Amino acid sequence: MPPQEAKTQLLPQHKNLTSKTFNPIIMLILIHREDCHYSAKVRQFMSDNNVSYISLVSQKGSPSREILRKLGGQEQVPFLIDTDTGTMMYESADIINYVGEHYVR
Ligand SMILES: N[C@@H](CCC(=O)N[C@@H](CS)C(=O)NCC(=O)O)C(=O)O
Repeated sequence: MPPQEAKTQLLPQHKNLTSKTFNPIIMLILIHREDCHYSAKVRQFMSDNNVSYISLVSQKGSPSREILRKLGGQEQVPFLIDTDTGTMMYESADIINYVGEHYVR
């Protein structure tokens, strides 16, 4: 089924739900590393608050790391991309504050 059809069938069923309670499209991308304590803090926050996200692991030489360098200018993780607003940020505390403010009820 083409994406547009899927969207028009899905949305009317959920018209009473706000973007904070339901979102048919995952809008958050987290670039992180398994061995990084700061990344773990963000992942734990997402999990505790049932926030969905696309996970890109930034291994040395990986496409994710290349994306990270191109978008943010550094290889530091964690790095959040909100594809809905174009917001991008480093810093675990800032990411947690941002997600808490925009995606947690
Ligand atoms: N203050 C930052 C620290 C993040 C940080 O130090 N990340 C490390 C990995 S745990 C990193 O990406 N270092 C740079 C690198 O590995 O290229 C935060 O809270 O997110």
